[in-house]
Amino acid sequence: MRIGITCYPVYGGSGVVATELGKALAARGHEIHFIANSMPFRLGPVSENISFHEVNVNSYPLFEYPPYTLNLTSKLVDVVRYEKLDVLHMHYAIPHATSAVLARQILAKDGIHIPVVTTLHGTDITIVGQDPSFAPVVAYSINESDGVTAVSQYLKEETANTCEVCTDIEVIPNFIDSSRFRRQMKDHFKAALCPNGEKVLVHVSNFRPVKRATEVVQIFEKLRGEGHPVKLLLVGDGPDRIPAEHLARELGVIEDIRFLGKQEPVEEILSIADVFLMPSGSETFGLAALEAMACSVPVVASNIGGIPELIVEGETGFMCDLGDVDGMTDRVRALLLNEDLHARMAAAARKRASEVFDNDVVIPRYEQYYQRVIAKSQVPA
Ligand code: GMT
Repeated sequence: MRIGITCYPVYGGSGVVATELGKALAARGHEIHFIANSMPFRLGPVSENISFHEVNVNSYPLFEYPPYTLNLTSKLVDVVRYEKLDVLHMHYAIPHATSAVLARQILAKDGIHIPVVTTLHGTDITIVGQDPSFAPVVAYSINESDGVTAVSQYLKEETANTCEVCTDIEVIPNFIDSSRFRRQMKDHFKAALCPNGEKVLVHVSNFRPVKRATEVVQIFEKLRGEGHPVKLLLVGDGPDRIPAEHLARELGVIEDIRFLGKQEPVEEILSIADVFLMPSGSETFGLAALEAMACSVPVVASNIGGIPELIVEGETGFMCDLGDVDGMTDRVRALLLNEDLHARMAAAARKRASEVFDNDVVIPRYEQYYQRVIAKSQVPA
């Protein structure tokens, strides 16, 4: 198939999923065209079956706010027309699905039919989709898509409950390349960061308030206060990084925390982790937790959103009520002190990630879904 993929290229889990999906589909022989305002950050060197089409944003003096949605629409029209695409796959409802629906209408005038698949990721529904200044456009763009997928059952239900959506939504979970995301020998790295053999807690996020990064620091401070030899690695950057740093200073634990900023490849850092922390206030799937699990790292997370579809409580990790810092500290302590428990959970986390969420299991579901949508939306001759 010839597939066009649009995503936010530099920020957030939806861009990561779209990029990894395109790479995996290309490896399976499909022709992939990324259409975005810059090169997706996880794309790497463009390979045989992958092309990148940059959306140029005009800065005409009248445009106080350059109309990116329309620039994207025009680019989609061109790429569908000249690259003879079979399907457009938009990640994140707005403006991507909106542009694709408009592009489809423009192309139909010339007798070109292009089905549009939209994947809902999270904040497009849980935040943006509920903002009255976007809600009608979000609902319209979803309803007008030829196919819609959501990354968890939770998100599917949330979409039905909170948006004026009247279309079927297919749940296709996020996925992982478990041959890349696996525990690697990183003894030198571990020795450099933990010269006295300390255990390692890791948190990876974009440090938006929803990630509750300051709770990670609180959990860490409680464990340090009890005298446990631990270090904390904070990976990523965003608005709550400075508050997290301030808190760490105030609590006197900054010396044992490394703020690593945005890092790739994250699997190398996860390879020295003992526990992954995700105390998020909202998480439709929790891709960062899946990456940790694939690297044999048990996850301690809040029991919200799509997390219970990923973590098997007490088997591959632990879940606590939102904001239950004491509860999460208890679970981390148990994992640090009980080697058998840790080994069992680490192995179970890896097993679940590689058996249930591996590329080889999930990517064919997208292929089958595209085929169904293309067949369903075929115009009779
Ligand atoms: O939170 C992010 O990193 C960005 C956000 C988004 O909407 O782009 O991510 C969402 O999509 C990811 C990929 O499907 C999911 O793994 C995240 O759980 C989800 N984030 C939230 O729901 C807050």
